[in-house]
Amino acid sequence: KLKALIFDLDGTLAETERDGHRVAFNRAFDEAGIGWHWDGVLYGQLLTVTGGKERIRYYLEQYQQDFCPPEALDEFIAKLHQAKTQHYIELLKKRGVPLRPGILRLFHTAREQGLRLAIATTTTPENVTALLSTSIGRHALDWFDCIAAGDVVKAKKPAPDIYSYCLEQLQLEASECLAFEDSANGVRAAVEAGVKVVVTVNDYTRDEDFTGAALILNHLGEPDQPCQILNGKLNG
Ligand code: XBP
Ligand code: MG
Repeated sequence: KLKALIFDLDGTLAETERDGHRVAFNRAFDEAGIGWHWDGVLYGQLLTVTGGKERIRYYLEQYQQDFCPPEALDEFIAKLHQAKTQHYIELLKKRGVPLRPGILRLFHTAREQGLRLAIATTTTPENVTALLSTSIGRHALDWFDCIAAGDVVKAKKPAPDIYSYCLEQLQLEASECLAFEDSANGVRAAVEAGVKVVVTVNDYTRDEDFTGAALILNHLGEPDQPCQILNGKLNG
């Protein structure tokens, strides 16, 4: 029997990447005076690496081989990423990012029907709090029995660890949960943890390989914006 819904955050609850995280990374780079800039296309490629610190490290290795950090590399990345998180939270507070179609309705319906809610994301915990409180309100934090985020596990998605951690916290079996994801990395994580997964694609992820997903949709839909089933097109 279905007992809980587990949601990915970035790209699934809201389109936070292009005009949110990406902009925050660039502001942190400007502030550090290192002359890096991630445009929308490059960011799409970098998104295949989950986790902001991991993404910065990957970018350094692939695109900035000659860069000499002013301090130990781990420390440099951690500081840069901390600054990025501050910029991201400021951006959310100033502009906000709306929830994707159907998300709020699904939260309400699930709660009315006694389903538990959880989050399983690779982003930093402060960002989860900031997104939920700016897009819904602080009270929404209490709707989630588990917010599994960021460095709480060693291996980020596509590793299944964040889902396994979330199931442990909820004290539920994988078969009692349904996950919502927007990316191939997210689908792999859920599937490897044994959790059935529904995908809502976005511009960055629509051509990815969602093998193992139970259902692929454009979004969850609203009465004036019906959702479309994309399984056939994407999974052959
Ligand atoms: C998406 C990510 C995150 C964000 C940036 O996670 O990979 O790394 O792009 O956030 P998900 P941080 O879709 O699992 O929510 O910089 O805080 O890592
Ligand atoms: Mg995502």
